[in-house]
Amino acid sequence: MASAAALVLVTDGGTKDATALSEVAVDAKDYLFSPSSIVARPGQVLTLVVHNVGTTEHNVRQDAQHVNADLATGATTRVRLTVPASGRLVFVCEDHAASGMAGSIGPTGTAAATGSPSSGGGGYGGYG
Ligand SMILES: [Cu+2]
Repeated sequence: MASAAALVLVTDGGTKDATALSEVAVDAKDYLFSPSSIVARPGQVLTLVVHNVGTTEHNVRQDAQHVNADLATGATTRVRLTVPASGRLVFVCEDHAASGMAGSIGPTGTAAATGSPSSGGGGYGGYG
């Protein structure tokens, strides 16, 4: 079964504003991506530098953009993704997507059910 799930559960690993960046560091943990919500502009090209800080193998997969990289414990991989013209781009760890190990990239206000909106908050707050 190689077809992508229609519904992707995302475990909240925090938010990172990458609108002014070309690279963003992402930790692959047991079992979530941190940050799991990356803010970026439509059409923006972003390199995710994904470091496996967990105790098991992880993976970064985005079928539409032909990304599928395995990550041994302690390993780092770089994957280049282009933010779509509309909506958010969802990526997963193919090993643990069913556990919510996924993330999304895109503008704010179009979140694909990623955690709770920061109503009453004062900006992004800086995770970590
Ligand atoms: Cu994983």
